[in-house]
Amino acid sequence: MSTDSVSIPQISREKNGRPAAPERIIHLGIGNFTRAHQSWYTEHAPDAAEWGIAGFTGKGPWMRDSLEKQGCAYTLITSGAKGDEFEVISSISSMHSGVDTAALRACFANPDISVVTSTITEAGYTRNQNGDLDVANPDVASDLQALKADAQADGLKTVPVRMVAGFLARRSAGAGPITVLPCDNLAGNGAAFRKVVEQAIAEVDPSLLDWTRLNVAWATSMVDRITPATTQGDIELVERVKGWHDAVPVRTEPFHEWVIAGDFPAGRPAWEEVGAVITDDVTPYEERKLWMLNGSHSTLAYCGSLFGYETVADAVADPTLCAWINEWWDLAGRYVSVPTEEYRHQLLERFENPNIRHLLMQIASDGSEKLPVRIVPVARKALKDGASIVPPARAIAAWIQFLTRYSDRLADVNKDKVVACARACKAADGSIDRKAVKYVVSYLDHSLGGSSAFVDEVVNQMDEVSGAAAAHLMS
Ligand code: CS2
Repeated sequence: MSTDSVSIPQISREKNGRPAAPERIIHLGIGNFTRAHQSWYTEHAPDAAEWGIAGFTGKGPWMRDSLEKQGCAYTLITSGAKGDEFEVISSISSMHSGVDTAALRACFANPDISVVTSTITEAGYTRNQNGDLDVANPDVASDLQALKADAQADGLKTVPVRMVAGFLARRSAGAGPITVLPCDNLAGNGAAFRKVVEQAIAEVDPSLLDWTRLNVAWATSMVDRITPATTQGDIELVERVKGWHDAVPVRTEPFHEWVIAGDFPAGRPAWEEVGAVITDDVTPYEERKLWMLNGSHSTLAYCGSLFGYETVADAVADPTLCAWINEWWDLAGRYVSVPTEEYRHQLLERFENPNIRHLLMQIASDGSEKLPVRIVPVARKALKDGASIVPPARAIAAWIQFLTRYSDRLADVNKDKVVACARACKAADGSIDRKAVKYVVSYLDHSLGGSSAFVDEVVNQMDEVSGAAAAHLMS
């Protein structure tokens, strides 16, 4: 907080925003991304006054506490290459802690609620390597047990089981149909979410499946807007320019995209009036975004960190790294069925945006969950049709080295496991242990681990990437 912030009034809904709209959407996982994306679309929709969001945090109560103090209104800073624009977003009507299952039940039981959206990250789906609900995950197991024993259990930790608690409450209340619309960076997020939630239902109360079949519509969406974590500089900028103190402003880029497929039997905001694309099939857009944007993001996050860079803009300005992501785009673009030429020019511009300080460390988190959806599908396609496997092997090689180099700062839901596996890849004398590399690759994807050509290329790229990084650091 800046030194004179005590004399600066706090942003508030009454003074700076608009009245809270009735709650008709539940959002699971309110973080910066949603506040720049879905909340922005809802704010700008022509029927915004009818659609309020009941927000639930991902984990702890921090975001709830911060937002509640300002009536859930906050400042969005849209930063283009030429400067910043400021606006107040008021579309979140209430905030709750993610673990407040009682509040979640009350929302699900409200017949006005028509849509449940989520940004819970890849890890929030609590899937095992087969894409099934990971019942061996201790949090999943204890949640299932708790809800089975007591339909009013509070403090549930995992989203699929929280959803079951919500549906049970909605069924009891006879509150009618509802659409689930995931907004996570996963291919087929609707089907993926449905699978784990239905598996959780089967464990807790299989009779609920009859109700969900009739009352729940599972939609799918592709979401895009680059949104870094808030910095102290953002807070001070808002104080200087707007004259109010906002503890949780969000900085984002001008670009935004939302492609949605699915039924909304109980309605939804007119998001398409403000640019959302409603379509029958999200797949081509999803693949373009996940492979081209997120795949190159992960490549930059691992390679760029090894080169000593901190942000996407700095990393992409490096000629070697820029050439590497162009190679990635050449390859990934072959497998995308919608145009990619203009898209990749745009991507480069977005990455170069000097007013977005997007930390590579932020993107590098949870690589064990991200690489299988961003890098592996392209690697498998390239292997199958004899195309170059260098770009995906490079990303995986850089990840392995990143895991050991940055184990102290790294955030990954599977950290202990993947760091131990990565450490085994390099012997004390610096030589690479091919067997250990094969194990790591198999951890990401069995079929890739079964390809000697691919494993050999990862081994080769471990040398190439560390050599290039060392040369760069010495220059
Ligand atoms: C990033 C994404 O952190 C990451 O993994 O690749 O958050 C990315 O910025 C968004 O998907 C952009 O829409």
